[in-house]
Amino acid sequence: MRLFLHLTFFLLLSYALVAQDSKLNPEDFKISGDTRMTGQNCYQMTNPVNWSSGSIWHKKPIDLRAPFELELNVMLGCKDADGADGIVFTFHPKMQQTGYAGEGMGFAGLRPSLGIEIDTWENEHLLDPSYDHIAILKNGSINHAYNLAGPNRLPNLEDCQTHQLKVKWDPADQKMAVYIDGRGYIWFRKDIINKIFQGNPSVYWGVTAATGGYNNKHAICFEKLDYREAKPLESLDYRLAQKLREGEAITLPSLQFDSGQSKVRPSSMAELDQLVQHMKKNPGMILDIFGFTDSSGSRQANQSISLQRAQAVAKYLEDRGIPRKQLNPQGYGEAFPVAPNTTAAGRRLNRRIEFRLTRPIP
Ligand SMILES: [Ca+2]
Ligand SMILES: [Ca+2]
Repeated sequence: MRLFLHLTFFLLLSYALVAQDSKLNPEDFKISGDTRMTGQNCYQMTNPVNWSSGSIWHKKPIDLRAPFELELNVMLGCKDADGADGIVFTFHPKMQQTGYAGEGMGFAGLRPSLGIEIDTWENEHLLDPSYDHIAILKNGSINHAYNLAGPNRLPNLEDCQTHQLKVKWDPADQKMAVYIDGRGYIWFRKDIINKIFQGNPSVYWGVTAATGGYNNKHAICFEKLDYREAKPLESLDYRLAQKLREGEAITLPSLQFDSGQSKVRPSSMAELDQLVQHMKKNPGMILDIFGFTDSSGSRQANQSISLQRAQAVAKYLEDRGIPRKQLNPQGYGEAFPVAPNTTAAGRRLNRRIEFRLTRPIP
């Protein structure tokens, strides 16, 4: 019993340690579009005019491996019959700008993503019901044919009142539940880390909103944010970091591509993220990203795929916050082999991306 009490106390204590302060620092948020701050913890998301849109993102990523509870008050305007469109509580691996306006509610097009929509406008071609509804969306798609859950009926929310929206995540059960004014309206169960975010547990969260051919004033106030921030990523292996400092070329062991493909694989992301951290500590330096292949296949095809891979890596780093002007992707095809192309082991070594940190040419 005593042990149990101690354990409970310890668990409560650790939970408190990760809880966020109820007074939020506006500096921690990134707002874009028409969204603006209106008071302590409060933001007007859209203006009550047609084709207004905006978003707010918290700058610190959330760790989806830990439970969280996020609570905000939502005001969706006063026009019921002709109010539009709605808001989406969104999770996304980039601190993204706003997605498409109108029926897109600032969420459409953000990919990969998870979104909790509160939609007050019926778009028949998206299979919207006529009433205000809630649904769980994924990957920037607002069509209910591709829902994770819903659309479920809500009472009219365009009633000039604020409504409490609470989102709870239980990673042990892989269950997310959403409550409005204390009542559960929707829930779903999914391995969102692997099935949506490709194994990445660290995502940003925010709220998007938009009006379209009709409008309403959408506003939110954050009430309670209890979650664990994703830990700072581990830094690059010290030997690799040392080589970069000395101007030498490095390769990342996990950075490999499927044959003929240029897509960055989820298994490469952790090391690329470490490279991002390294770049952030060296602002102003240029990162050469040189792609090479083995000698199988045509010279021309090799040149082209090596460039595509270098560009895909550059795009990944750019999406993680490294300015494009600091990235120099080039494709060299089968030139400059580091091993004979006569053995499988040699060819594997030749298929590579080399990174080198250089000073900008003045
Ligand atoms: Ca309504
Ligand atoms: Ca709609």
